[in-house]
Amino acid sequence: MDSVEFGRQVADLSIGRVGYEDAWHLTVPTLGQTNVAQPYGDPSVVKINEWLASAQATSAGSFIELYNPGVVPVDLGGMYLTDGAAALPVDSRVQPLSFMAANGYLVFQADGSSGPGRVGFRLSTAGGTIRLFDAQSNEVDKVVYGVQTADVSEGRTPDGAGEIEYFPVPTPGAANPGGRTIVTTDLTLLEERADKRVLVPTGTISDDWKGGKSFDDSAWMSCKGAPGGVGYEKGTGYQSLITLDVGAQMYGSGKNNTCYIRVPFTVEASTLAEISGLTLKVRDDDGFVAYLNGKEVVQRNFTGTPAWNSHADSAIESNVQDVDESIDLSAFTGDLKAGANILAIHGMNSGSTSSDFLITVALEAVLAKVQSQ
Ligand SMILES: [Ca+2]
Ligand SMILES: [Ca+2]
Repeated sequence: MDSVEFGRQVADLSIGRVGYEDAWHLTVPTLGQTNVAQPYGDPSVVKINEWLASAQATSAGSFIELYNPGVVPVDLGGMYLTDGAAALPVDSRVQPLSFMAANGYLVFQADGSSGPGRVGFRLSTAGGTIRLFDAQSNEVDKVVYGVQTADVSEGRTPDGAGEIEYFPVPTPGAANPGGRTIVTTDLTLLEERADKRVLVPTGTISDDWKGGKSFDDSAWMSCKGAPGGVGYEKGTGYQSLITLDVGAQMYGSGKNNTCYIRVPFTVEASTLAEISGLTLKVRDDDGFVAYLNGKEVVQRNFTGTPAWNSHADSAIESNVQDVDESIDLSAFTGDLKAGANILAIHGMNSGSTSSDFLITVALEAVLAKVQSQ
């Protein structure tokens, strides 16, 4: 099958060049910005989900259906199906850049012809074997089936499960009878009140402060407990949000406009596997650049290359009751790690004579799990 056909099945994603090797990769569309790689799932989770050996009255034709039970897309490029014959049908390899949506299906015709979307062999109505191999020729899944009835398919119920049944109404490209559902839950990974380390730099420091590498911030100022904001207020507005007052370091002629903030948080390995969405909730008077484990993930109200004494582009007034913005960072879930993580914020005031400065942050995740009904 060609990648255009597959691309339609992965809504809101596109194909683009990413990374230092400029390899083609499924990407999250980023108009006018650097492409961001969509995290892939492990293709070894893909299952041979349904098959129809003998199509007489049905328009579907004989087919093999694959199912991705994961919550992220997988790349099927280079994978192949066989009927158990010794010779590998090289011409039946799935074309590069063939993507399968999270919780999605792909159907291959099994009518003996080869080419995109076809497996190059027929399924025997007397029974046989279907094998799925990854691009490195490792067997990913195998089913052994018995005698088949015309127009009755056989497959897993529910999708991807171990139990196999006959289906009088075949469902190529759709859920098998038996039902399953995706259950999502919200989880706060990092609370606004989370403990932080803060530095108003007086010169250049190592970029390692942005996370992803070992870094000693024990000499930085400590911001502990609720409400959790870092900033200062010389008028009225932000007092109820500020835990660490940095007015002494940032307010007044000649003081620095930049404030570095490191927020450690932990992600359990079992949680990490289920994270399908990530949101940064932020208040920023007046601008910031955010890093997740050393990778820049978003910036606001700042242009240029961040330096130890950068300032925001303009003055902005933050909300007090609600956050200023909930920023979708789902494209960066692959940068989260099991265990210790660092969210690092380069906060910036518009000027050191500005009457206020504020940064508050929280990180929320969406967990997705495929459940049988
Ligand atoms: Ca099906
Ligand atoms: Ca300000």
